Amino acid sequence: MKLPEVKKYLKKEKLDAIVLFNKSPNFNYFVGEEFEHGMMFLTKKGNYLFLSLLYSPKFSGFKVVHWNKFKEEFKAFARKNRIKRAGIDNNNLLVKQKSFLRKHFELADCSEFLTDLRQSKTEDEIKRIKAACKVTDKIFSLILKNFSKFKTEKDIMTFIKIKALELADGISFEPIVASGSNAVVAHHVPDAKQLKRGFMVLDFGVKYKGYLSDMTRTVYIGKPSEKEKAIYNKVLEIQEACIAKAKIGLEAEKLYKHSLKLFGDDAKYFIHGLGHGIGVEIHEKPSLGKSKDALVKNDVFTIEPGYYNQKTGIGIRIEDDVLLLGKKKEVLTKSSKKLICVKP
Ligand SMILES: [Mn+2]
Repeated sequence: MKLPEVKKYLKKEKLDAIVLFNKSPNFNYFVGEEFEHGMMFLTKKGNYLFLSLLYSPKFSGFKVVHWNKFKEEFKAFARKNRIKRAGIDNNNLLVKQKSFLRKHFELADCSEFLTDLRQSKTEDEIKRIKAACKVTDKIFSLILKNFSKFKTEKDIMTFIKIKALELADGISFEPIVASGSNAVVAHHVPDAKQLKRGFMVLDFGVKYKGYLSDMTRTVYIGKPSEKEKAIYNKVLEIQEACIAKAKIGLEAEKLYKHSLKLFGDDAKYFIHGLGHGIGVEIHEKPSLGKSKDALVKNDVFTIEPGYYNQKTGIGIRIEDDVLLLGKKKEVLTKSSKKLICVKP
């Protein structure tokens, strides 16, 4: 994806190549599929995957170069393609990988270019994220439909994982299922105890063709008090107000600060950022917290205010994935946000 932009960048920065190691999320990004093996070279003339004989993938726009004796053939490859100045992804590089590259090339960090490149999504990327969101909505509806079968948070987590594999390419991160007072821990790990009464936070997403979704809904097990309903509706109103305020060019931090203002005295219970970009990674640019990032066209990010009160044991979070088109925007996760109460 966006390989022509890379060529322009190489020219501008006088680089011979961008060199990426496996495990860099940019691997998936550029080949357009889930693949994280070997090394990737993006040069002005062509794009290469430098691989052991164990792999022989076919990606359009990429040539596979197999090595048998790594050291010799790596040197020969670099010489043949005249790679002297190489751009690296400093954010996704092991110390030993960097010191290896340093022995062979003059290095320049291009991690910022790569993060920026991925912020605005292409049509194809948007399609994939939308598909991931659709499956996420489906799984949420299936959780509600099957609720009487679940005894523990772990039961629900397992259900999410199975459905994510059946309906998509698996989960996008370890699902959070937090019932009762567990919900005050924003990143609670699901346990095998009886589900507790009260609010229950369900935060999960799936992967579809390398692209991720991330949604949170908070339901209530039992019957909420008027006070509890009021807190829930406050979080919901803030979430919707922040979605409404999001627009191209707006500084992400301003939106975050706006949410704090709306929380008022309750801002002390909102302990994380307002949201984050999603794409091939679950957290990418922009960061809707303390950051210098601005919202751009075709940005996809989450809006997820939360309320975590240790004293009362109440935890609530509501999260949607939002696509910023020109003047319009689209909320990609469409599950109902009205407070849903389920039987204990
Ligand atoms: Mn999130």
